[in-house]
Amino acid sequence: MGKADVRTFLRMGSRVADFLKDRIEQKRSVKIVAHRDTDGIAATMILAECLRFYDVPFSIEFSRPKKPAEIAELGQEEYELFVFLDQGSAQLEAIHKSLLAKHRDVIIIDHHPGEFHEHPNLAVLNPHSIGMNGAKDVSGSSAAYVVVENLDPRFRSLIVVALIGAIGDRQEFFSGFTGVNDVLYKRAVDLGFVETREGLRLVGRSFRPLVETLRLSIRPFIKGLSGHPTVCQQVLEELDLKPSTMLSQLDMEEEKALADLLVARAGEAAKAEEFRHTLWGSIHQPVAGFHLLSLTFRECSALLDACGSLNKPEIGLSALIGDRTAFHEATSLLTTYQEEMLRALEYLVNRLGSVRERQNLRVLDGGDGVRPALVGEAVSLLIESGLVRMDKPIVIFSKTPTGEIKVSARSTPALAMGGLDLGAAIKAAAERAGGVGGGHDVAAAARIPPSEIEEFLSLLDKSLEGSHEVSATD
Ligand SMILES: [Mn+2]
Repeated sequence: MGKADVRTFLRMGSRVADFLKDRIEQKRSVKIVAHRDTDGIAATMILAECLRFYDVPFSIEFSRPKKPAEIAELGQEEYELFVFLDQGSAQLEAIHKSLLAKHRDVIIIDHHPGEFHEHPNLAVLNPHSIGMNGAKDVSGSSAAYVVVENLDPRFRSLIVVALIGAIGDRQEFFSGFTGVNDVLYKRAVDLGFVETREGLRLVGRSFRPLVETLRLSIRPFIKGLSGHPTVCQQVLEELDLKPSTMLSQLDMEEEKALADLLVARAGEAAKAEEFRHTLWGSIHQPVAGFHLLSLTFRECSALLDACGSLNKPEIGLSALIGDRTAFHEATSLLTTYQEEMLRALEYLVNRLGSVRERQNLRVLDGGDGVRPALVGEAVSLLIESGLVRMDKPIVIFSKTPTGEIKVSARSTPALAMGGLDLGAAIKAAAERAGGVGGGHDVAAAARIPPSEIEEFLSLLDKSLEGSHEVSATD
């Protein structure tokens, strides 16, 4: 994505801001409908802070992307302006029918693909509407920030929250941010809101004893260490560190020594580039304008992710806004989430021996030991932990309680840049096999009737023909 595209996107953001400003001046009542994940929660905080400042009445609802029937229900509510955050683009038809046709105003701030028809009561900010890649260059939260920064300079400190949301959507790469996110990151540095340095990227630097930080490490998941408190304790003894020390109290030399020891413990997995970047790299820390100054962006993002996954997004939002009680609750949800994920990863790692190699993909039968909603994230974590080779895409299937097969598939940014659109390939193969599916170029999912799984895999394998050889070199 070029600089010109970023400028076009920022200009679109200021047009959406004008639309919002008119409604703010008229004190229209607002309903925020946000995606229930890190990015959606971060986007919500940005808009909520803005509306609160102008004394505009609003309410918030977090959800998965709404189905048409649910959007019809929204049409029964009294609000004058509906703002969709990190969702809405794929539901435009229902939004037209149930909201715009009923003389409601609608703003959609999103980065998912969809359709874009104009309407005088509709304002849309979406990178896809100008042909930009929403999967890597801009998140829902960075788009929300692009809107509010036009309204008043006091909202600039929310740029930190924009980047936390982008990190939640895995839009920070080995080499840093790209596109709109990169412009915002540089602005955050210039404005003095963020400081970046190198270090261990583990979660819990300043709010957990080191032995717990290691035990709960799922990103990366270190086989034989993560989930094993005695082993974690031994590692700390080897370095003469007290288990109760916090990671933030180590000096650089100690932190590096710990990293070396973790690399040694990880063995083969540590040879993967993914593992090394996941363990050690840039750490961004807010230094002004935000109350959670001791937390890294990645830690804030992990807290919100846990809250969203455990269906308590409102706890994440309250923690982000500054509620201390909510913050403590969020850290305990994080522990619960990490413990569940540790069990899921342990379970899947034990099945990795049965990965089936196909021409253009790998296939893992994920059994029924992992909650289907966790499988996709678990695969991403296995990749980041260097436990799955990524020269071709991987597909994991698992049984749902209703007997359907859920398919989670992952590719890498390098493969996607080589032209492999996993989402499109999954969608086509799923539909031909009597199921449904879709997603981004690097992450996709489908549901397939159990009898059709072999057919689905053959179709997918065939459609990926030739794609991985091209991209393996870049
Ligand atoms: Mn998002």
